[in-house]
Amino acid sequence: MATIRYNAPDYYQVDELLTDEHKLIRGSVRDWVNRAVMPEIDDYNHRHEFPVHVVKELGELGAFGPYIPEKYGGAGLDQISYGLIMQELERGDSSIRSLASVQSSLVMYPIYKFGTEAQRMKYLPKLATGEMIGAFGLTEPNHGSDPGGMLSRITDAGDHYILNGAKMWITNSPICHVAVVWAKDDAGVVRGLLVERGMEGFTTPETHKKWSLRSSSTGELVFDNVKVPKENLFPDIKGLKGPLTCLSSARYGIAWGVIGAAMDCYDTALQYSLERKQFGKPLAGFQLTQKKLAEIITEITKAQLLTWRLGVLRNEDRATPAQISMAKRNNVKMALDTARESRQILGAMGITGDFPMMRHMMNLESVITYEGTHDIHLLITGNDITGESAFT
Ligand code: TGC
Ligand code: FAD
Repeated sequence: MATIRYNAPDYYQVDELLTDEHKLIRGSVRDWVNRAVMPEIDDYNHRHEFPVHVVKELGELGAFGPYIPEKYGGAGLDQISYGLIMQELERGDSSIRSLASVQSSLVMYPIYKFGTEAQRMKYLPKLATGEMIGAFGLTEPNHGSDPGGMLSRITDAGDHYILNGAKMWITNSPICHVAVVWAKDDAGVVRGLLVERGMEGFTTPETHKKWSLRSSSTGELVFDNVKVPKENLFPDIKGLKGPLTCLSSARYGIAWGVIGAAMDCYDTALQYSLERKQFGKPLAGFQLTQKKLAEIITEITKAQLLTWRLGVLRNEDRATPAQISMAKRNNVKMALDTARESRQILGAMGITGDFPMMRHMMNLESVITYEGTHDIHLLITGNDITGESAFT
């Protein structure tokens, strides 16, 4: 196996803002990514295949629900630890971070926050170890950016609900054991419920031919008169606030995660530019290469500071959804631009799977779309600063 020579960029000594525990956690995830992800992730992408074995290993690493209390199988860590874990995983591949994001923020978090004690005890410990995989169903074929228009319905049928509808573009759907599903009740109010694989009428067809997140398993959730026991409903959370609260947690993780992809691209391009010679000197010696690298490291540094501050606010439970939107939007665009610019520094070599840029670039096209598109997050900021909604 080739030696991995990763020098994580830290131009403003942001590491000094981290505790020893933060650095220890980051180091163990980084080692795992070097060992378990880096050597084979390009092949999995080429094969359009989900690396099943990472699930248990991520569970052992504590990457599922790291901020969920230990009582429920989580690690009880703070939000900055969560961010650093996402950053290391996405340096490996956005698919691996996606798996962990969905499991942590979109499945374990709502069960912890909105679930009954019985639901928590039943699902959280198994989700934490990876014995169970979860999915989150909000998006529908005709309602993506506007989830409030969803058509999925639960009908009260005495001791159970009948669920009908379909969710599309769902990470982990083909491999999930349980799905957190959002649907409207008889009164037209959005409710959340837990749907288990094996329930009659519940199917999870896979989505094929993706050019992005090819190592992530994506599919639909189809509900055809599915009988869901009443105890599977989240009892108290009503309205879009439920799913959007989960999205705030996942978007926060993405804001950190994508910096990892950008750091990987930057470090690769810097090393390459120092070694590759043209016109008798290293590419790094040309002003136009330096412009690219200098701009990239500036943007990475700004993103690192933005997320660190957001992490502090989140630890104090003070981060607003709009602040999280700003960081998600800024950092994903930064990472996508970084992948494109750093790919250019490698010339033709940059388009091969021997280097990570094209893979990150293709992955980031999904990341800039899911969890709220780039433009939706801009409108959230616009709404926040003006008080005027431009959505409708
Ligand atoms: P709006 O009226 O603004 O809000 C409804 C209620 O929700 C509250 N709220 C939030 N709460 C917590 N966190 C947030 N981020 C929140 N945003 C809004 C809000 O205060 C209100 O509460 P209340 O008590 O007054 O009822 O709702 P709207 O219908 O106008 O929609 C606003 C909009 C467009 C911003 C929202 O719908 C949106 O964010 N759309 C984008 C959809 C989206 O992000 N979908 C993601 C699907 S999941 C996914 O992509 C997973 S990918 C995972 C992976 O693989 O990593
Ligand atoms: P649309 O909402 O149709 O938007 C299309 C375009 O129109 C976008 O550019 C958008 O910005 C723009 N637009 C829409 N409304 C406005 C407006 N008011 N003003 C200006 N422009 C607007 N969803 C889940 O629920 N769970 C998952 O696990 C999940 N995983 C995903 C995994 C992948 C790989 C992908 C690609 C998507 C996933 N999604 C998931 C779905 C994702 O959240 C949606 O794709 C996203 O919210 C956008 O919805 P849409 O694709 O329907 O686009």
